[in-house]
Amino acid sequence: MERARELAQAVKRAAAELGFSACGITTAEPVAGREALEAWLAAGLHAGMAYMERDPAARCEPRALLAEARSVIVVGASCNAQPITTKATAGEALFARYAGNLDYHDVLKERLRSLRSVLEAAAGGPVRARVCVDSSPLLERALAVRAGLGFVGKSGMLIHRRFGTWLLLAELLVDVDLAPDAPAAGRCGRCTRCIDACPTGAILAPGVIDSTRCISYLTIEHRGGFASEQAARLGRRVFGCDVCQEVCPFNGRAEAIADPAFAPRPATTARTLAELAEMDEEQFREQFRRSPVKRAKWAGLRRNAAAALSCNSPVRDHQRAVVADGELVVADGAA
Ligand code: B12
Ligand code: SF4
Ligand code: SF4
Repeated sequence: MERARELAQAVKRAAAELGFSACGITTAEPVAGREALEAWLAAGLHAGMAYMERDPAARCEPRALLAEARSVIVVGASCNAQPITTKATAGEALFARYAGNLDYHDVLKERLRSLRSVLEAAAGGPVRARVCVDSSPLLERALAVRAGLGFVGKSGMLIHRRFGTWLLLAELLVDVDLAPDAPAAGRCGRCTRCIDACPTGAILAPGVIDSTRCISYLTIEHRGGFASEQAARLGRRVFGCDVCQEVCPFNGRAEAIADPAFAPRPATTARTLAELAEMDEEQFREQFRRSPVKRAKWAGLRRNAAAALSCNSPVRDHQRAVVADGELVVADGAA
């Protein structure tokens, strides 16, 4: 037990040195959430993400990914490198904050490989491990709750007491016993700001997201064209959506970070919709190298920019998040 505690401490120290904002540990036992996941899939709320249908039971079972797993190290990297402000310039494109610079999948994978080496040195021998970042079939938020990183809010986002909703999650599954953390407590109380502010009404109930309506899904995962009512709700968003995070009061107190991996690059700042809609494939490849925006592909980004350009701002798209009297609120203004 003493050894498990010492190793856990060594892992957490190393995680902080490697640039992770948060690190928690849980066992490799199955996570809760299977019924909720199955109900979500049965209702078709995963839209066109067919990969989500594959073996939902395994998503709750870390040992389906690494049979020998004893512990799961859950890390979070805050992408809160930009101040929360709404770019007011008409015609300017909005990118989700996590997409400001490097692809977090690559960044976090590399840092987790280093963490594994540190653990091997501390444990005095080889460690069987599996690195998971987003695309592995694992319920990352449920694991993060159990590892003490935060609680799941009505927006569906994991909320950390210091970093708010801005943590990007990743895991290192290992065949070593590490002292687990206690699950995190916390709750939204009576707040419903994210539900009220979502431009498409995609938060059907606390924590339940309808991907068919979610702008994040539409601008990143969806292939093909948009129905006019979908295009009409994009506002100026061309890659992802942060509305349900920007209005969250827990983010008003969230610590900003100075991680160069997430400091916005020119390609995602001060870009006009028109510029993006006309960009050629070579420019796209050049400007979004090693960026998560690649996921939308050239055709997807142009489609999003063109749709946003043609969008006639219905009532809710006039809303934007602003800071008033030190508080984040949703106000009317040009979308
Ligand atoms: C599919 C997916 C999407 C889909 C569907 C969204 C959704 N809510 O499921 C789309 C494309 C819409 C999407 C959008 C976004 N996503 Co996404 N997405 C995923 C992915 C790949 C799977 C999520 C999943 O399994 N969904 C199915 C539902 C049913 O599961 P769930 O929401 O995770 O809910 C479970 C837990 O929360 C748990 N739970 C809920 N409450 C409680 C309470 C307790 C006490 C416990 C124990 C458990 C628990 O039970 C639920 C059901 O099993 C994960 C990565 C991963 N492998 O987990 C990233 C992930 C959830 N996405 C992430 C991000 C950043 C986003 C966006 C913010 C991106 C953006 N800026 O545009 C938006 C936010 C939308 C939103 N409000 O959720 C992060 C979230 C980080 C965080 N702090 O929460 C993740 C974890 C990726 C990562 N590695 O960082 N995403
Ligand atoms: S990401 Fe945007 S569209 Fe999706 S649930 Fe949050 S506010 Fe709604
Ligand atoms: S905006 Fe309010 S209801 Fe939504 S997650 Fe944040 S605290 Fe919870």
